[in-house]
Amino acid sequence: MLIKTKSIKKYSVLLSALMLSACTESKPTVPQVIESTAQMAPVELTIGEGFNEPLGYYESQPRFSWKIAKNSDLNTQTAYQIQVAEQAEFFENNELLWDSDKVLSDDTSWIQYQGTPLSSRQKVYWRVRNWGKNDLISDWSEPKAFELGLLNNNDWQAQWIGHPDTQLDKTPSQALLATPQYFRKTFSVKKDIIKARLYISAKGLFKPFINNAAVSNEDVMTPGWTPYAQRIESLTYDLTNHIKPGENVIAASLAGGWYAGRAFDQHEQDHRKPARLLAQLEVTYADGNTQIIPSDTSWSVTQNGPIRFASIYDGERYQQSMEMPGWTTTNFEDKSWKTAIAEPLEQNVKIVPKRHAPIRITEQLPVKEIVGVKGDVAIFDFGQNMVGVPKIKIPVIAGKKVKIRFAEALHKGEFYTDNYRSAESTDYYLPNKTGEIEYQPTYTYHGYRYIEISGFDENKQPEKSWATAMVQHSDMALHASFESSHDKLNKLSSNIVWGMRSNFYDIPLDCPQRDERLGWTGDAQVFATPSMYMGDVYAFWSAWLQSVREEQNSEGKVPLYIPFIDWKIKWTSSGWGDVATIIPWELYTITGDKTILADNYDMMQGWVNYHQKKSDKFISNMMTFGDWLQPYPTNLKDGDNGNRGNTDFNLIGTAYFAHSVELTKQAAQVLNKPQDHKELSLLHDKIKQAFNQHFFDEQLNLKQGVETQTTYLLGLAYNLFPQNKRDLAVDKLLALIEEADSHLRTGFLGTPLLTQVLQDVGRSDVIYDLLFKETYPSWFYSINNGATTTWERWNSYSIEDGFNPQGMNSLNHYAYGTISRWFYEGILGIKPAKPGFKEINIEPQFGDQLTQANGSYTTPQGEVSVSWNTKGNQLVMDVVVPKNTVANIILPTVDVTKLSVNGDISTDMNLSNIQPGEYHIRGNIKGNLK
Ligand code: RAM
Repeated sequence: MLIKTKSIKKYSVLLSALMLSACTESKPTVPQVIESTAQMAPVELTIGEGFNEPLGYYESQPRFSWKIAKNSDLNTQTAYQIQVAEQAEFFENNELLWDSDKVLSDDTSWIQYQGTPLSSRQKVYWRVRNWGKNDLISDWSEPKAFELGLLNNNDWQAQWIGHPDTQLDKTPSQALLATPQYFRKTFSVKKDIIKARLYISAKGLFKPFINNAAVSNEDVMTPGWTPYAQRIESLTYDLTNHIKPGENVIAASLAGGWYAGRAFDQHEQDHRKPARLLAQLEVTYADGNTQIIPSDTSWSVTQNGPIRFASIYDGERYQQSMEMPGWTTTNFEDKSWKTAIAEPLEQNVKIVPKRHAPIRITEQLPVKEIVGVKGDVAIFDFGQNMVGVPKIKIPVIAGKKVKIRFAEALHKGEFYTDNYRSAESTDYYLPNKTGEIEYQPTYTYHGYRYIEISGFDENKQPEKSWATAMVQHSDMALHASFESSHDKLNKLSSNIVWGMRSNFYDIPLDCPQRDERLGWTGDAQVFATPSMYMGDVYAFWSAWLQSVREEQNSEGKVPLYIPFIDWKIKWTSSGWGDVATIIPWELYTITGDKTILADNYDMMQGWVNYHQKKSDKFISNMMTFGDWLQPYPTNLKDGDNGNRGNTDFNLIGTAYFAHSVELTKQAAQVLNKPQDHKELSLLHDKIKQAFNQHFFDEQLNLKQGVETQTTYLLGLAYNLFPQNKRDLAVDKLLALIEEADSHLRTGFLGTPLLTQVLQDVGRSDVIYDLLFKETYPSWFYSINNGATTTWERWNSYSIEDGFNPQGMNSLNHYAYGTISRWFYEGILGIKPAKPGFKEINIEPQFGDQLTQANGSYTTPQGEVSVSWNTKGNQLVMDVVVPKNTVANIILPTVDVTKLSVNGDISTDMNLSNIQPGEYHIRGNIKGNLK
């Protein structure tokens, strides 16, 4: 059914007698009649988790989302219609693949395509229009296109190719396995082409070239890291403009990367598998025919290229004499190259399109300072701890090896690498010509702020231009916008964003520098929501959750880090494996996308079952890392390094058991599974009861063990204490904080709960006290000691004493960066009152330590922004409520009798359920903010 509309329509609309109206300083209490043009078409059309016209898309039944334009007359949508067609022109003739027809709904996001599932390579266009008040209809949006990648293994004619010497039955040496391979294949084009696509993947890491040019100058470390035994991602590139009539050459280099290299301290198993390349170039001619150039035995391969060794932890070794000038051009002599061997695709390893943006070079940082030069050794400071590789341009002498080392901090002025543990993290360049070289490693990455270059031509004076830091991370739009009147708080906010950028390296890493760099689940569990406030990372997290699902075993166990590499720790931990329930639920809360719950529901249930298996009479005995790295651990027994803190392990396990059950129960409700909901409710009640009986006496004292801040935080955050004992629990918590001289005593698990609990119980003043502490343990302590990212321990480093002698001192761990969530949900007060921010609570927490704060968050409906200033106890606050939402502004610390909104003063000002628009709020703060 098609509804005909004129593109411009005049109409009149009655403004409701709502107390608060958007934007204007007018008096909206008097109903007015205004003239308006027709609604504007929807804007910002995206598919899936926010992709704009993607190429090589992964879903055959995509989800559609759009926004109401900021300056549209439409405030709230009442209905929508989506159409999908093979060509943009087909819309006019109503030749459609799918037409949703008019659907009465205020949803503007995550609407699933209901037509015949789309197939590999298919390109389609879609458009949307919507209706608002008085059934006014908008124009159709501009059509947007997207194109699918290769969805199935049988789309590939290509085979895995490799160097014959690396075949496992030839028991290749470690050296051979660690040496990158280079491939090339020439082909000729005789007809006009209209389209060319390269589909490419690797067991390892690839870098493709076409006719003497890199296919991408930004993408690095592709295809990324998934559970390779089950799923490997492919990328799609548009080569239409790169292929010329006559001879062409497609080429690629290949290294082992995460697929083949070491994990943890597995030296002996280093580079245990041969890397393989999979590539399929498809050229479509103007006559409609397609030529496929698949990777197979017609490709040539060599291991005699310039990169002699490549390892994620250890670095790269480059030999100039082995360069192969012109190897990606047609007129290169490759007679000495070998014929590639080809292996078929395994049926049980799915090759599927990459479902989130690859790692890219997103920024280049210049050297800030040359810290010291001694002979042919120079130390360069980029002023920022970060991740990637350097590009160096230095004078060298033939035969004299150049070495590049990396460090996160200097130890009393000396270059310090101990905290990298066994990761060599060193790149080498062996020149065979005297002169200037330019080099940027391809198949490794480093976490660093400083580099030390040695072996350059010491007759030359080092210059800042010798090095540039190429910052790499999973590509994401960053929208962290929090700012305040306090410099250190702003610095902390910047450090947290850098911590996120550093560790979002295709998967969420614990740290990016030492011999670890793994997808630790506990760290991810606490940081997912904070990261959503700072970047467009929904796709990043939902992609990783697929890996978590794949790594969950049949008992429901979720390994400690994902993707999993078998190492000596085989157990899992409470608070870590709970990633399986926590992230799906929290992503749903923020996005409102039920797909994330539907996709992960079985995993959530599986994890609850595993908890059940690991408990006795509802008390957990699951292993745990505890409240990891809690400061000042007490009661240490011999050999205990105290890393797991003092909070009772079974108490932690039982609290997470309850929390996981609660979240799965809520998911059951959203997904309309009443039976599951009922069973999980009963289970939750039982765990709650056991939790109280087993661990606490009547006065909420622990029956045994050490009472910690985290003990009470867990009970309060996860609502485990009886209602009539909550106040008592709060008192216990506050007393423990006071006892610690208003310092936190929390580790990875407890820290994020501090803000949630204290704000809930109306004690944001205590959060402000903790947040503004300058002494250990606190966030500002790291800033006072020069931090430019967040650290693993509260005291990993100090300017005076250097690195913490306990070891394990990453200076780039995002776990304590969870405080950033409170910048948005607390200081600015922006919180989803309904999933996906359809209803928004704006409840800013004013504090004596701050006079001003501002920031915004882009909800699925649009941007909500808050800015406040409380100088002299006068409140000046501006709020923008996005289209298609309602907001509740909650200001308990403001004297309502002195409040004005958009110029109106009223004694019965109602700030709930307010409509989209701009609000200028003025008022008096009641008394002291404390
Ligand atoms: C460390 C990791 C990680 C933490 C685990 C328990 O080695 O760095 O941050 O979650 O151990």
